[in-house]
Amino acid sequence: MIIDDLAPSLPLGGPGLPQQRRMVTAIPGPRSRDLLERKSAAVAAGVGHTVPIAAVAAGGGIVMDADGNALIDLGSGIAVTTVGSAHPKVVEAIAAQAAQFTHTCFMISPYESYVAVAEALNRLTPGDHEKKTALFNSGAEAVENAVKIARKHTGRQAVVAFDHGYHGRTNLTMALTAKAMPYKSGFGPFAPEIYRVPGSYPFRDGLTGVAAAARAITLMEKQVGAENLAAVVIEPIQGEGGFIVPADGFLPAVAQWCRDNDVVFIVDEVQSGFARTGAMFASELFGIVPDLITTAKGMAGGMPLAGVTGRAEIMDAAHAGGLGGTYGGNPVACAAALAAIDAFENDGLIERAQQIERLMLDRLQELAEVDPRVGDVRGRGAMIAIELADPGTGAPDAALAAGIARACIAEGVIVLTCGTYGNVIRFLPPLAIDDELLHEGLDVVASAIAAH
Ligand code: PLZ
Repeated sequence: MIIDDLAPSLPLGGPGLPQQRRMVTAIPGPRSRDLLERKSAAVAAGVGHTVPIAAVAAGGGIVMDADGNALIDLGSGIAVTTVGSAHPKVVEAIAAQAAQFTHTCFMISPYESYVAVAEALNRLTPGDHEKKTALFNSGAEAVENAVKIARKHTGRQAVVAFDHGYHGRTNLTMALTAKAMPYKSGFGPFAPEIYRVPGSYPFRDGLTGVAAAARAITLMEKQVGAENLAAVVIEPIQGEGGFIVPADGFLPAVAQWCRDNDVVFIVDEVQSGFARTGAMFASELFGIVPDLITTAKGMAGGMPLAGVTGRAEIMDAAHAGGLGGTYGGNPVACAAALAAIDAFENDGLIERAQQIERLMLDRLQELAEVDPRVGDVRGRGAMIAIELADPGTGAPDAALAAGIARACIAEGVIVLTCGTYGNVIRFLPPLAIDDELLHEGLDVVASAIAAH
């Protein structure tokens, strides 16, 4: 009961948590090690972890462990705590709603907060057409429901996803996800009528956006047939696949082709949405308007909540009772989302993401100039990455990425890797982080690269 032993001395999370990196033990410290031993005895081996600590508090740009180590957070729990962990407005909204009621099931007795989140999503997502929303629990569930809706609307079955795409771990979303290990291997058979085409990966394909779109469109026309295609599902900036920013013109050309062929254009903004990229939605950066957009992660300040929002006539295609789930749009999660959305709209978080972009890109470009193994520096807002590759051949260097990430974590800086080839280090700081911590985190990253 290591956490109970600690309870009287546990710090509160949120912005009050001292914003300083502090290492008092090696990672993992003894208390964390105890928890990790219990984890491996009690939790299924398939549920891995990258940072070997027992987390007890988080806030601003810090995650604190049971041993008293304070780590700089450049991961936000995979782009979730964008407003910060334990944001005061979010905590207050959760407590107030929990005291009121925790659940009625929206499909049994509807409540206002769900409707208010739907109204906010309809208002905030790109495009000024009439929109409707349905809420779910996870990003995968949102993507899966977007596909259901698109199929019902079009009466077609085929769905196109992209190389390096990631959309979740359920059966349908595994089929949409590109990477076999660790997401798919051994878990088939996968859902039928999913087709994969190449996207735009400027660092590796060297194609203009228009040429990359033409390549994808030819495959869709020749190998799938527009008349069979219900939807195209795409991340505007690919997340797990390597923070790949498509070349200019790629996304608008694919969107236009979908429009011309009555194919539902589904943009998966589960990772890129809600101020993460320096715009409320990454779609805005590329001038695209999704027919359906999926959201989750940052929307509810750490609570599980996801949405599908889109053109009213498409969203209304499913018959009454065709969409839903026991917990979808849970009232506590909706209250948290309304508080987080208030912060996104009123606390300057979009501008903060833009400042973080400049700071991080400057620092990382400096690193790339002196170290040719840093082959590419890319991203938008607080969704930035470096791709590590052999300077001569361009071969992906996953071992280098893993070594650097391990060294950062040992020094108390949480970084995550990603990419189909595992050779990308991504940075997803909470927007609540201060510049000093961000610089210190990047200093540690720079030393780790230099030492490898
Ligand atoms: N779509 C674009 O990024 C989740 C997954 C990490 P869920 N990404 C992090 C892991 O190893 O499971 C994600 C995403 C995009 C969909 C999802 C799925 O969202 O809330 O994890 O289901």
